[in-house]
Amino acid sequence: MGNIDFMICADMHLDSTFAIDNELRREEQKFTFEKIIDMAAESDAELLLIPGDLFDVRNPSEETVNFVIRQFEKIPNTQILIAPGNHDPYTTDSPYFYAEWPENVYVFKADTMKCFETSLRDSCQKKLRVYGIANAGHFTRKTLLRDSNNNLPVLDAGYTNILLMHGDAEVAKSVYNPITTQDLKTCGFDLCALGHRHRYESTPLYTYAGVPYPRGFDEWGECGIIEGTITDGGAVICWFVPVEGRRYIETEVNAEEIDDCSPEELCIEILKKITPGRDFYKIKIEGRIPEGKKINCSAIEMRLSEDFPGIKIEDNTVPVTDYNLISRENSLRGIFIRKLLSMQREVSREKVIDKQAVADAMALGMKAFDGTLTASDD
Ligand SMILES: [Mn+2]
Repeated sequence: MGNIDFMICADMHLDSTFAIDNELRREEQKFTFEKIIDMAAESDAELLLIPGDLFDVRNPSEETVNFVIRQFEKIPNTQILIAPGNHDPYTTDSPYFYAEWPENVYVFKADTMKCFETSLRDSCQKKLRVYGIANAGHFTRKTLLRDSNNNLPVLDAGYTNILLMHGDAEVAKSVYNPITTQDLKTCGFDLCALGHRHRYESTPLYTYAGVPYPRGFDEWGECGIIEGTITDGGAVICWFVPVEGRRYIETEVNAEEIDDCSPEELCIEILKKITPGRDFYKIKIEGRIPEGKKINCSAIEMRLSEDFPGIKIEDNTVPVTDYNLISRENSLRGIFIRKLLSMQREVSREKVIDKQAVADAMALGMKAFDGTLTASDD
C-alpha cells in the first residue's frame, strides 16, 4: 500500500489539434496520460479523480476512446471518477454516454449532482463522499453547484466530502459554470477538485490541477497532476506533482545591450538563454532601439528553428526618435521639432517650462505627423 489515496488529473484535452507536428504531439499527449496511469498504479492510488476536459472535443476519435479505456483497465484497483467538462460535456454523442467503460469507472451525469460513497483503507476513520455533476453542454451559465430549486448540497460532516466538478471559481459572470466563493464556503467541502483553469492553482477553498500536457505559451511552466492523501481523522492533504514532459518557456533579451540588432547578433544573445531539448521557447526582444532599426523576427526564427523547432520571436522594442536628425528636415515636422528643441534648451537655462512637458509634446507631435495619434493617447 502506497501513501497516495487519490490523484487528480484535470484538463488532459486528449485529441487536441496542434499547429506543428499534430500527429506526433497527439501521441505524446497520450503518452503523458499513460505515464499518469502508471503513476496511479505504482502509488497504488485508491481514487483517480478527473474533473473534466479529459477530451478536447465532445466526440473524440474511436481510437482515442479505446486508448483511454485500455488505460483505465490497467488500474482495476483504482476507482476512477469523471465529471465531464465544457469541452467534453455529457451529451448523447459523447463517449461518456455511448462507450462501455470498465467497472472501475464512474461517470457523473448531467441531470443532478450525485454523491459517490466509498471507504478508503481501513485505518481511515471516516468514509468518503465524492460529489459530482457533469457539464451538459459547452456553456453553463447557471452554477451547477445549486440544484433546480437553487439549493446547495447539504453535507454530512461525519464523512470526508470532496467536490469533483468542471467550472469557474470566483468568476461571477463566467459562462463555464460560475462558482461563487460564498457557495463554496456555505457547502464546506473538505476539497473542491476543480477543472477548467489550465494552470495549477490552490486556495483554501478549491484546487485546480492545471493541464498535465501543455499545448501553447498560455500553458507555460511546469504542468502536472495532484496527489493527495486523507488522514486518519478524515482531513484532506494534497500537493502538486509535475509530470515529465514538454514545457513552454518565455524569456527576454534586451536589444539595448547589443550594438547591432542584426539577426546574427541577436541569435548569439538568445542562445545564451536557451538550451536545446524538448521545450518550446518564446523570446521577447525588449528595450529602446534607434528609430529605423528593425528586429527581423522571421530571420531569427529561421536561424534557430533547426535546433529549437517552433521557436517564436516577439519584437517588443520601442523606437527612440533621433530629434536632431529630424530638426534638419525642411518640412513642417522639421520646423516643429526645431522649435521644441530650442524650447528645451531654454528650459534647461531658465527652468520656466516643465522639461517633461516639452518631451511629451515632441512625442505626441511626432505621432500626429505619423498619423498614429489616437484619442486615447494621454
Ligand atoms: Mn480545459
